[in-house]
Amino acid sequence: MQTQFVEKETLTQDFLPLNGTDHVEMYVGNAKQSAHFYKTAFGFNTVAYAGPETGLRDRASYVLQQGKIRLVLTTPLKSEGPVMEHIKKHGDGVKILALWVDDAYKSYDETIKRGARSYQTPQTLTDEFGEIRTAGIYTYGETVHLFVERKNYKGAFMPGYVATEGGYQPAGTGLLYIDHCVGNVGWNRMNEAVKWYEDVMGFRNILSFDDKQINTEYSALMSKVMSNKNGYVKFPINEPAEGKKKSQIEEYLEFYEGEGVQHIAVATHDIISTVREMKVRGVEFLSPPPRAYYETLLERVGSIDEDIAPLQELGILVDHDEEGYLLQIFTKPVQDRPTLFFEIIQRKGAQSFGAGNFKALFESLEREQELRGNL
Ligand code: TYF
Ligand code: FE
Repeated sequence: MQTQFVEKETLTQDFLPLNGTDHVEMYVGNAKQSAHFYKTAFGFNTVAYAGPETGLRDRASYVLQQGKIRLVLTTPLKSEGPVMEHIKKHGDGVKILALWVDDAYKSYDETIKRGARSYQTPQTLTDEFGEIRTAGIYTYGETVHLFVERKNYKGAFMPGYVATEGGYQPAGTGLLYIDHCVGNVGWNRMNEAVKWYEDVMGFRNILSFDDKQINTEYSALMSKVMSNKNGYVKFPINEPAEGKKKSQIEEYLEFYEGEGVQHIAVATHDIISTVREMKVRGVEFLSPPPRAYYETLLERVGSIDEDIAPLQELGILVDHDEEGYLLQIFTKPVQDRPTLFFEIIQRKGAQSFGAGNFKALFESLEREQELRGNL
């Protein structure tokens, strides 16, 4: 399968320097129970909380952490309000992809100047642990990028949240950091979204896959990977394409009732032990590819450090590029709507996204789609 790399441009001044992903905030129907799921099954711990006990009247938020990954789960306490409206339309899903910056006010000004739509004007939050500045803009659908400036803040998360001590804190599963977050956009919307990331955020399109490359017997999609200047933040964008049957992206758009985050890829240094542990704890993964996939694996990717047997047993996929190889696997959707799912990824040099696995992966996705009656 062909992969198109875009030549690296000479370094120019970055008007939106990013240090990485600060956190991902999901709006969910029951944050208390979702928190239990992400702790028990994924191995997150609770680090902070905000809700009625801390003076909030309309919502409760749990801040979970594992490695550098922060996941905020927010639920509404009343029938009215933006959080409930979001859940009513989309079900559980990602509302905020927060980016860690050194200057939230400047990030806001620079992106607004370039055409971003405002979600939240810059504000400074203070408590006894220091100061945090935030500002937010809309990206695709109702999804938001929140700029978070946390220079020397010493608190658990942000002013307004209290640190959580003790209680149920299960062992981790080896998840380290967010590798990339993927968005699904509507028909013919990909190039608009790509241009938005280029113009408004100063991102570059580093990889592109068209529907000739990404298709199975049944369905197709197109994908372009956007990266910020230093490569710490990567946002692939998918768009459905016309095939014999319904694209997995179409199924998402139908059930999410709009554009939104499709998957969050989290990195591990030991995918075999991470996936084994997550399975024991009840995380459901897509079914493994046919046996032939593993029989021809070494011919396809060259020699790898791992034994084939555990990869096959767990259904872990392997792909390579000119820089090395990567191992990856995908969970089933993590809520009843077939929308958000997670990817577990271990990079061994490769900086690509597993194009060589697209066929096997999409056939596995389609088996699930068919069971739901949506293919
Ligand atoms: O992020 C990626 O590009 C890979 C592959 O619907 C992928 O994880 C692409 C599209 C998709 C599922 C996975
Ligand atoms: Fe991915």
